[in-house]
Amino acid sequence: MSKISALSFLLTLALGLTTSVASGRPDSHAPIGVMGDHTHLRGEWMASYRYMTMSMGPNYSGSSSLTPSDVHAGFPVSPIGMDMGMQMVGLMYAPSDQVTLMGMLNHTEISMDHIVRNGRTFTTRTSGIGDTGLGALWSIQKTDSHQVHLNLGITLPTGDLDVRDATPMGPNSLLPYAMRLGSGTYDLKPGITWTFLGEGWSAGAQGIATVRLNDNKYNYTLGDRVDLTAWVSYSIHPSVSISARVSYADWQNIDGADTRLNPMMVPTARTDLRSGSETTAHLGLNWEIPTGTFEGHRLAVEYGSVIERSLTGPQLGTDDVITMVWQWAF
Ligand SMILES: [Cu+2]
Repeated sequence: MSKISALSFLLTLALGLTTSVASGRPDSHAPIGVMGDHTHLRGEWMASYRYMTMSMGPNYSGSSSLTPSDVHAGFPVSPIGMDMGMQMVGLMYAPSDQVTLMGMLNHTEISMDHIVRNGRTFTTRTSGIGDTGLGALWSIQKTDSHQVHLNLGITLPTGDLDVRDATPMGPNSLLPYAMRLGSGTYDLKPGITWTFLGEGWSAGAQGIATVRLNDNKYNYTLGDRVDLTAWVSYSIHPSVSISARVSYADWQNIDGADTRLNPMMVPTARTDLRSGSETTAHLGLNWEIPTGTFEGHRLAVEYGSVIERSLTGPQLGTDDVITMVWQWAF
């Protein structure tokens, strides 16, 4: 290759990358199930509303599914399935090009179906404000095509631990760990995110740990957790991108115990039947509204299905997760 053609090749490449990054791109944000994936420029704000549903069931031990009668061999009550719906409002603000601040409030609804040895079924429900998230994204490398930033997050214990509902044990029974709206502890969430913007496609990866900093007021601590994910997105239209993503989560057992619960009754009251790992495959769609009244608005959806799991059981396994988000940058 001659010097001139090498130079013009580099110039075209540089221009191509600059244009692709400078213009609004639907895939400049990760698939919507990834949080803390993008930073903002100095002075920018972004508001978001997120709705996430998760359905769980059946029970597993290791990677094998269990029937309720398998669970009844060890416990009078077996959970059958659980549904969770979470609404979250978030705000992002960048005081500088290097630092983006984030705040998140959520409202969570949980319902769990159970079957007793005698065949009777019952459902417990809880809802309310969950743990509040605060965070900062610290950009440590930024070029036209690559960005690496640190995720520095903390959650505040605003979610209720004293959740109660009617069970065969009584009309106002204390509900076990999985039905509770928060961890009760200050949780540190350190992580790192890498994103790449190519010509017509993008990719990224993120790792986040959840480290519980103290014992909660009922003398237990939820297990620490690691979340890893990687994705690719393709632009199928100037304002629409589709994505494929894989995520892996690994979490530990509960340390200590809420002694008000009876661990003989139901597996969800056992602190040593909590740990596990799951791998989930996700498909997503991002739509960035390019012009007009709703310029700067984005709508995105992602569906994830668990493809591999290993749970200390009996424990309910996650089946699928749906995330829908509206974002407005201003
Ligand atoms: Cu944002």
